[in-house]
Amino acid sequence: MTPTITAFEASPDRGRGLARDMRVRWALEEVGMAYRVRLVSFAGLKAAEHRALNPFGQIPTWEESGEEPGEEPGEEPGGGVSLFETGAIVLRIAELRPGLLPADAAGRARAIAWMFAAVNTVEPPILERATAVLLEGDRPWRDERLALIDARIRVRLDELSRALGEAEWLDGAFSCADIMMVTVLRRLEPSGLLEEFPALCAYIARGEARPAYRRAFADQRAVFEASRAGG
Ligand code: GTB
Repeated sequence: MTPTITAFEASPDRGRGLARDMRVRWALEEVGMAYRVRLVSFAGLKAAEHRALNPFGQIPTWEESGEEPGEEPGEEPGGGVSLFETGAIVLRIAELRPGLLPADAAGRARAIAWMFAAVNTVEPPILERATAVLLEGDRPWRDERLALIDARIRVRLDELSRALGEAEWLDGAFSCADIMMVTVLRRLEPSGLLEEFPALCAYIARGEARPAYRRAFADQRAVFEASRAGG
């Protein structure tokens, strides 16, 4: 089974690996799973065909195409699944192939809890900040709002940094939880806030140094370069 994911045809992240297909690409590279990418325009995101895959009209999505020619039927468990939401997609990859979830049930449960923590506890104030900077930058209350959001982000980063402590990864070996958390934190790189938390900077750097991360980043960047070359 070779899944197809969707990504921006012309990513507003300008090849910095910040659009969320990066999480999915990274997970696929970690487990060595080949995949196809279908690029979608901004108009295409809101078309009925794409909304059938993601009701919110967003990337990335995930489609399992069934068996490849020459592949034994049922080689992968399940098959034919379509998904949206990066957490669900990354978890699906981790369940299809070994390497991203601990073998023991308790370890798996903890890794999944950390995935939820990444998107449900750490990411929300980071997204609020992106909204304040990108969409509300001209409002008179911008600076006041940004200061409040930054204070909330600092609390989360401090808590996360303490939880990580001296460890390399969130809970034992590298897992899909680290893919989610590192990509959530990277969105803060231009803010200067991360520098206040050296353990988190080192954690992100460890993630970015992984060969699978680098391949995913290069592939996402290549799409941006091609879109720029194409006008
Ligand atoms: N919760 C969903 C998930 O995790 O899958 C969120 C998906 C999502 O936000 N997708 C964005 C999207 O499709 C792209 S990644 N947006 C188009 C729309 O909503 O119409 C978010 C993103 C966009 C741009 C940058 N950037 O420029 O740096 C970074 C991240």
